[in-house]
Amino acid sequence: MSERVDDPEKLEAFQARIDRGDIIEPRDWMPERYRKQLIRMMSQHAHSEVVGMLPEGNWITRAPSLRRKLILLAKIQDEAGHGQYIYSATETLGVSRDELVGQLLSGKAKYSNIFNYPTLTWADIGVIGWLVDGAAIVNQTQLAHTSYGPYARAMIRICKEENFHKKQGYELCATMAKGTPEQRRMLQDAVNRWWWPSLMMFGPSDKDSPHSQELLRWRVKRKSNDELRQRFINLTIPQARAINVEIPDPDLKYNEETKNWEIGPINWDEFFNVIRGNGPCNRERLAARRKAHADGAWVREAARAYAEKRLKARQAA
Ligand code: FAQ
Repeated sequence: MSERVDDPEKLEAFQARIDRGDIIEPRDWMPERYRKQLIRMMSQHAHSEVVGMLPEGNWITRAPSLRRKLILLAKIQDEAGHGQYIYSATETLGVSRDELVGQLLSGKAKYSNIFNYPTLTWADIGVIGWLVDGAAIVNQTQLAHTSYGPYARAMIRICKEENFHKKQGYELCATMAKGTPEQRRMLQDAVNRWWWPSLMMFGPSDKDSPHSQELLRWRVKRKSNDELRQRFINLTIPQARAINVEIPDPDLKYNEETKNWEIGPINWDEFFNVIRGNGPCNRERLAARRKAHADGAWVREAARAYAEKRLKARQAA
């Protein structure tokens, strides 16, 4: 493996393929570091989709109407599907799903900071759709053009579904914004809690992002963390204004020259604390995933037994 990494001619040819916009497929030669970076990033993404079901799952039994419950169920099932697509795409890099899931359950692998915050009221469900899925779309739209084929293809379908997620969330927020004073208060409180963690989803600022340069050079990422964060902010402020929701940032201002909304400082200490495992819900989320994995042992065992039985029958025929 290390021989492949160090072969300068192969590396140069690989970079040339990347630079002319080729899509890299699983059987193509790739630097070991490219493979490792993709496994890291894609598996974190897959884990995020799966852990991301937990904060919303908390509200299925308390949805205020059948319509809202059906929408929420469909959305959460979509997230499970996204996890499956991305795990499958990651497996094409020569790593087993067991290994990836093991890394999540042992606490070795990261998943998105955002899913370590609690969902305290029904308004949180709308705000997650609007802001969290909204941020995910901005990030994932560029990833649909990433250089690794299986990841790019998974992203195309995922982005379509995320659009539905965002729309249902914004529609829920708009409905609450037109509701009673108590509903408006709940909505504003939810935005106050989710706004800053949503901005942190794009990762540390460019100067503090150790992986960005390499990932941009290989066209794994197409835009930097700060560029994407700015795009999300510019898209979201007018949406907040349209439903009379305040953005909890006293420093927020529009720059006529750059046409950007400028924000106050992000609390990066909070971000690093959360991704190190010390956020409000990290322990709860991992405990829930470990329990789900243990509870599902019989399903995996049955599936394995069934596959073995079919294989034997085929061999005997
Ligand atoms: N959370 O050098 P960078 C969703 C870590 S899906 C936790 O900038 P990179 C759908 C990073 O891993 C949301 N950790 O790293 C949904 C690295 O640590 P490491 C997930 C983070 O890779 C909606 C260190 O900080 N989406 O929401 C985060 O260049 C609703 C240095 O960072 C994806 O995963 C973070 N936010 O850029 C589901 C998209 N940011 O690994 C349910 C794919 C950074 O060295 C309900 N991933 N870190 O130990 C990406 O685009 C990139 O990996 C970034 C980070 C942008 C997340």
